[in-house]
Amino acid sequence: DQFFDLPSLPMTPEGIARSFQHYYAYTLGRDRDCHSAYYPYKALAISLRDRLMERWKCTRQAYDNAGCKRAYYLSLEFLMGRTLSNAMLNLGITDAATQGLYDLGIALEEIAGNEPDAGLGNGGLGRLAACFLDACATLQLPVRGYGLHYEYGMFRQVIENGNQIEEPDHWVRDGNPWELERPEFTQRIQFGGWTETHKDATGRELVSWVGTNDVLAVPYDIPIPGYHNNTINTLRLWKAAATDEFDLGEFNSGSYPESVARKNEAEHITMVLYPNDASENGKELRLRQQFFLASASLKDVLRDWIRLNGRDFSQFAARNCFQLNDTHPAVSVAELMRQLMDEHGLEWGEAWSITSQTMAYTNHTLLPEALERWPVRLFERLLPRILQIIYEINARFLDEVSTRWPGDNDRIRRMSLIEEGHEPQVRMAYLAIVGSFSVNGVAGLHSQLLIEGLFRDFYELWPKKFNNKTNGVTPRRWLAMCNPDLRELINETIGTDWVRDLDQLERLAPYAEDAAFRARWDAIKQANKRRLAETVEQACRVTFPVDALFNVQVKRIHEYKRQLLNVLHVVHLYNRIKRGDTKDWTPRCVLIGGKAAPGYLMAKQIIKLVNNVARVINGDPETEGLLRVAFIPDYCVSLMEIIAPGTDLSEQISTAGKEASGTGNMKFMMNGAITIGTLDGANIEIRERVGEENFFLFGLTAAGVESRREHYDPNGIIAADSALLEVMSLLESGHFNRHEPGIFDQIILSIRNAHDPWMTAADFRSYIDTQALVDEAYRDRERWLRMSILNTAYSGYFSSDRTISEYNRDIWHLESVLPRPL
Ligand code: DL6
Repeated sequence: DQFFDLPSLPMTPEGIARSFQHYYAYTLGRDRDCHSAYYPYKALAISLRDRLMERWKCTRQAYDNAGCKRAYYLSLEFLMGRTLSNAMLNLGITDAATQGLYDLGIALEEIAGNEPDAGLGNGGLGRLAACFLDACATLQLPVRGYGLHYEYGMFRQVIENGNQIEEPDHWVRDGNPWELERPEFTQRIQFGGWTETHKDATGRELVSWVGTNDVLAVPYDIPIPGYHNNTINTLRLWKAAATDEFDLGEFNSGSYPESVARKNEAEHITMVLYPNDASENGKELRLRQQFFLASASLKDVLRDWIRLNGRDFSQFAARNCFQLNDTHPAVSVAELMRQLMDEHGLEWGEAWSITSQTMAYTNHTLLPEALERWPVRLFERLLPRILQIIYEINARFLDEVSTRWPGDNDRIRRMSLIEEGHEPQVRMAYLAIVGSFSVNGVAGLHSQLLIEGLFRDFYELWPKKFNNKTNGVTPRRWLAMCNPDLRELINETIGTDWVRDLDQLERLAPYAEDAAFRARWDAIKQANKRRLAETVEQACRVTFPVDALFNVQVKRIHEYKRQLLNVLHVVHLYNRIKRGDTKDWTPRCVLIGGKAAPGYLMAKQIIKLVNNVARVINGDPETEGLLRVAFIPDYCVSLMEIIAPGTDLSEQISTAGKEASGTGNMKFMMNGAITIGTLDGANIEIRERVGEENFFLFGLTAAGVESRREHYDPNGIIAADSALLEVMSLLESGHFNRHEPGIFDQIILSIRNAHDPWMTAADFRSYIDTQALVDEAYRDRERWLRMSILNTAYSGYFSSDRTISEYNRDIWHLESVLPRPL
């Protein structure tokens, strides 16, 4: 005990400065000749990590001692972004660290920007996971994240001649000071091989999975600090490593190169994040990743259970819960069954009772192309034992269906976990539903559409399983950290409790009527716009004047998100300028950003179109002072931290019924941007909270979209609307691709296609009319500021603390555990 009895580390400016100097000079070995700003960042990161470390251990001990129920968030993606500023904020040492470094002649802002983003996710789904971890730690809930330690995260997007180029993101190249390798908890994961059946002494049939090619899963732990509460939870990321056998047999038998190649193959599993946000990729490596995560995480939890409780699993379900982040980790259902039966000797019935009471599944999309299916043949080869278990789950499940609906063979075919056909497939969403006690969507409309459509049969069978959990984002990163001036104004106005209890922001609402308060709000927004304008200038070489309306759409590029509709509006504004229709003009700066999946050609063409339109418009002297357009490359978490505070108007313009929730919409709202949006995803709830007069609504409803589909006639719409006709004519004339003939043909055809699933033309008129209302509102400065204040004031509901409290109330049922004070 004496050995572990260390004095607490000082949280003072002097204490932090001393640690910093020590790490800079001794651990990193740098001196005054080193001019790289990376090392000061790293020295500070290690100094903070030390201060997290002691709290981290206390939290672990508190959880063990409490013997409490725990939950595990299983996700192939955690889009963490940077850690440094967030860790300082949550530890409450931003001021001390700033002062400590200042005393050494170093400006904190200058070194914080040297941290690479941990981009281990594609977009909303991965960032949601990161916000959830922050909320769980802040609410002091014993929740651990499990994910993969990709060597390469989300690709870096470079724009060349208007086109997206992908560059690898080797984010851990210089090491990651925030992670702690825990080789002592390494797990062994099986792939391939075959199964053998035998009987034990009692005559019970046992199955062994043998002849496998095993891969090691080595855990790397990342600390997740709660806000001002000494709780530090854990995100455990698994990295693949070859087993020792690679070094022995084959190395010595002369096939050295082949053996090294096989070793590499094992390590490939966690080499790269798949960069597709909304389409399945059907690649074997992806299924390997999924099983690798599931198997390693479940083994880890069972190992921990046995450490604390022995081999009695009777209370396991009462004390553990796994939340599946989409279907990506859904193979966990079958893998938990396998581990409980084949490795821990439970009978099917006991194992099923445990599995189906511990798994909970969150769906994040209605898009059919994102619904994962895996060929049975691939499962057979890669995970033969898992396939057997899935068949057995299916057989028992279909018995239940046919007992409930005797003779309804069509229903049985529809609901089967196996989709029959020329290449039979395992339907992962159905596996997740059958194996879980809870199934939720991520916004009210989305959850409703799930039970009316995609999962209707399952809802009819088990209505109680289905529920909604509207997404949220963490107010620590997405307001307190990214918008420090606004944070200070809010603190001064309503106190500081809002950071942990975001509903308190409502107390700002009366200040919307206070002219002096509005002036301060305005000054902060202008300063944030200046910062954003500098970023745009640097990244795009486009000048955004700060008195213009900053109109932003940043998110993955996808047809359903309709960046194209935004571009049509921009071209419409350009047409108006060209024809001199600029009376009462509101100057606008339109910023678009986001990555396209590398194989998604249409999305890549949309990026090219944005860039070409921007080049023509910005280069036309007549647009000076009226309109600017830019595509910001490499949209990522740290960029959003600059973009959200500097935005006036947030574009949330997906085809109704297609965006499950959206979370960017919430970050913008929190930072006082006003939304122009369709009745889709969480937009609906945003509008309900802030009031219809503080939200710019346009477009068809989800039901309207569906009923309109049958007689959709985009060419008729275009012909009848002179503004749209003019926009289409300019696009079709090749005005934006003078030297690149035909490159936008596909885009133009898609708008004119009667089967355009995204119905861009249908919403154009309503969109541009609403944009005209935006222009008018923006010209009334005081009105706009009122709306802006009210958007922040009513954003409390969209805190991930609220979302996580609901997950906990309805699904996890965990108690908060307080670590002992330091
Ligand atoms: O729930 C987080 C986020 C939602 O806000 C977005 O609306 C939704 O598109 C996104 N879904 C995905 C789906 N990927 N898969 N599968 O990223 O989830």
